[in-house]
Amino acid sequence: MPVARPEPSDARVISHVDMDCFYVQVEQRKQPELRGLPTAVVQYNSWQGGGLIAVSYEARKYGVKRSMRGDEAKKVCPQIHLVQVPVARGKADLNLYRNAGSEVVSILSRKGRCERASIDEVYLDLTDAAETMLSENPPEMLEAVDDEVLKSHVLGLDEDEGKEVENVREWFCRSSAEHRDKLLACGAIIVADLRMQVFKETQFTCSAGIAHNKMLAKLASGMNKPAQQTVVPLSSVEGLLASLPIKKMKQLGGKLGNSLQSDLGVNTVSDLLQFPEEKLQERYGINTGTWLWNISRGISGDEVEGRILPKSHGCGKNFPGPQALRKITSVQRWLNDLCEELSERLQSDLVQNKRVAHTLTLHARAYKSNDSDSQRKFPSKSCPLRYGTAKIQEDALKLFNSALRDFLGSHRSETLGNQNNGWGVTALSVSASKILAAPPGTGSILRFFHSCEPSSSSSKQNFSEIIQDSAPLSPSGSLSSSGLNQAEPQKRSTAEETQINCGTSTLNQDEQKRESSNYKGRCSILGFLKGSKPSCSSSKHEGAEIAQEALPVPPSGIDYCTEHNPGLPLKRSPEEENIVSQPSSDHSQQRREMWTYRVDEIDPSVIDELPPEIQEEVRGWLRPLKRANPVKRGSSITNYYLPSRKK
Ligand code: TTP
Repeated sequence: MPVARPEPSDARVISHVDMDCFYVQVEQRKQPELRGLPTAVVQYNSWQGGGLIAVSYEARKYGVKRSMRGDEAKKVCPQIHLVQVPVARGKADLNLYRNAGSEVVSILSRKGRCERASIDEVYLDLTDAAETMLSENPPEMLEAVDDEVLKSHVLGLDEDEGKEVENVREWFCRSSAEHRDKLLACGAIIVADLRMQVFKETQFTCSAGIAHNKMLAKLASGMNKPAQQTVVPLSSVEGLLASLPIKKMKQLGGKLGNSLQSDLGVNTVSDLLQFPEEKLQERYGINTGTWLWNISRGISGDEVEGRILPKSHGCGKNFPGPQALRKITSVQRWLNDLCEELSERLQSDLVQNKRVAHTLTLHARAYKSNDSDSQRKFPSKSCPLRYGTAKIQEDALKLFNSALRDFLGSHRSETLGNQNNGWGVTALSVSASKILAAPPGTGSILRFFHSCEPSSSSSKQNFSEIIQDSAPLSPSGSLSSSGLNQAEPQKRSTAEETQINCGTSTLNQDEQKRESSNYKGRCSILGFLKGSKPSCSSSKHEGAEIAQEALPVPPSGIDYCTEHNPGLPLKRSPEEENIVSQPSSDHSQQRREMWTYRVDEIDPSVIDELPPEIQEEVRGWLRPLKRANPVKRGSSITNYYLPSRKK
């Protein structure tokens, strides 16, 4: 549900940084000979050459899109290089990309509060850094402005042909500018510098938006890709939002956006401006009404959360069409694999970051061949998370069985047997959420880990033995138990504990400051891209196409692995779409209290971690208009906001 937070009266400088064709860049770093060539990353599935999940900008020029299969991509671009996603346990293994994302985060977090929003995007609050720069080293005093800064796109700036760079330089160095514009200019200089550091240290390019709030920064970051940044001065906000379709706004992609269109005839953000706040409140409630009124004016008080570690861990796999799982034994086999991976990631999170997850959730998508109740979805189920692979596997299977019983509307044991009773599971995932700092007393466990190789099977086994029985499942499904032995006395000193914490990818603040002040980059990332290979284009026209192509069309049959935001959406197979429905029998008295979710008990933070389609579904149960779908990344905003500047 959107939350209307007032914007602070003091101007903030917020940036949204989004990696360019991220998985492709990661693969190109591994195989540098692919740099600058049309390349796409495909899901390992061999059907029609696999599903494309990331497409290089060089390939996009030929019309290759994420929605295509490998074979189709080869037709439109015969020279394309298709790289397979790494596979582990029979499914996509995203660790390579996840770790690459962490490298970038550790660099971007050097200058201010940093929120890792997904595997490849972060928000930065650079207000303090910008204020410091403005008071100590304002742009108008700079001897030279970096090329990367001069390549910024400043919305609303006069863009006389041939004078773009001069105009941008003038905008950055105006001594007469308003304080908030000067702050934005400082923020943009800092972001350009950070982007260059990312490029130097990781070889990855990224694009950024710089604005006074998260919403505007996010809208701007996709406007000029790849390897460029866009600044949104306050005076340009109205122009940016005016013709933007309402459904492109964050949280208006779903039911709320639909209602605005059908009930109020609102199609663009400027249409929304005609409605007084009271009217919107009357229709959608006080909070949502105010939120709508605010966002139509570019007002958003959302804060950048200081979080560089994922909010949850999730592993899932799709089983489209004929691959659907029809036996409990098959489900169990896959659940075991998914839980094993989840358990490994939980263990390394505990060792590296001293964090403990508290909630295990199982989500699935399923069909039944005799279903007339097309509304009945496979319910998601949660329980307190117990550490140890075997325990997670056991609990996940119980959650699945309970959910299947609810789904089938029958408690009869034969419906859960191994014979096919007309049900099939087309997607399965497990996630661990409510991740909090490990409670005092886990020091000895951590020390135990430090003396072992975390990934060795013996350490895993021992770890399970240490803690697996410490937190029995709660029959009520309450989320209070951590799964760790909280009675363990704290034996580690604060200094030692801190040392463990620093085992993550973040540098300490002093090191970070030294590193960044030593950095005197004068290179231009875009220049590098243009110079290195012939095919990189940055024309405005292409920018619009690129942005449109970036709208994610989920490939079918893809697996996903999530951190904070689920990366890969589930897609219904044609077989599932065509299922004929039949009445289901009443099974309410057979519901087992132990695993049943009561809607009002659902922890909203858990919902955010689910695959997008399931999020929508769960929110639908909660309240029809409670929260609409978030807008997908890579919005095609350039199609609606006509930039006046040509390159
Ligand atoms: P995006 O940021 O949406 O796209 P991108 O980085 O590939 O390209 P762009 O430059 O337009 O931002 O997604 C980041 C990565 O997440 C992407 O490289 C691959 C993965 N991903 C999927 O696997 N499936 C999907 O449906 C989407 C949207 C992304």
